[in-house]
Amino acid sequence: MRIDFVTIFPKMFEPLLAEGVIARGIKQGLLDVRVWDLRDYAADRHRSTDDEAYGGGPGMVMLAEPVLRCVEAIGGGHILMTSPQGRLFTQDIARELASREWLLLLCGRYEGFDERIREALQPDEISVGDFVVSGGELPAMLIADAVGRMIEGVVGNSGSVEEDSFFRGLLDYPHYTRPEELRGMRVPEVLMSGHHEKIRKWRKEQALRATLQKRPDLLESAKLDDEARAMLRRIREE
Ligand code: 9D3
Repeated sequence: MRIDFVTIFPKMFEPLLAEGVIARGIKQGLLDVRVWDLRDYAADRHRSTDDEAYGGGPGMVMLAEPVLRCVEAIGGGHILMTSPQGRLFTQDIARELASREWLLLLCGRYEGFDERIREALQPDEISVGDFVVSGGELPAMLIADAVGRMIEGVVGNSGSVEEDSFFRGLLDYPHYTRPEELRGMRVPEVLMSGHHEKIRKWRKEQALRATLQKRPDLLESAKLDDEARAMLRRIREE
């Protein structure tokens, strides 16, 4: 997969390319990532990428011309626009984007993009949550991380990407590692038993309990099998 970022802060992407899942994908030859400095596509000698809003008001607006020129230079890709007005990013969207050969991420700054950028490019507009950050760079990196790790081979243990189909859409069960006892706190006995069927059921029940307690909204859309529905009924009766 190829991923292109368009930004006025290319240096923000250095850590992304140096370490973590994206760096790993690049080293393996599974990801081709490029960062484009929008200033290089500015149309004036000041290398401007923003200007005052027509109609007045506070804040600056991203100029359309540099963005359109840069996108033309890149020459392809499914165009994503990071913006507070976008559809909310989810794992389903990450999966959908992972099936694309080439993504182009436009990182917004200032108050937003000149509307004609949307008109000209018809981008897939995405927000990463209902909170305010200062620009599209961190959201774009977050999207790339979530998408990149779904590419076959990028994450080492391929089982951990899609997981046991049962646990999809639920919160995690608790995890433990050495030592068996830590400051008086013991690892649940069942995990030390070697009884695989009991462990499987315990984890499933723990995942259901955690989800019911912390994110009951997730249970609406989670696909539960008969065993899980029975467990949930028992838990709710407690
Ligand atoms: C008062 C109007 N604000 C819009 C909600 C102004 C504004 C805030 C933050 C305009 C741009 C930004 C910069 N944020 C992003 O570009 C952004 C973002 C975000 O702030 N939250 C969640 N996802 C995203 S994706 C891009």
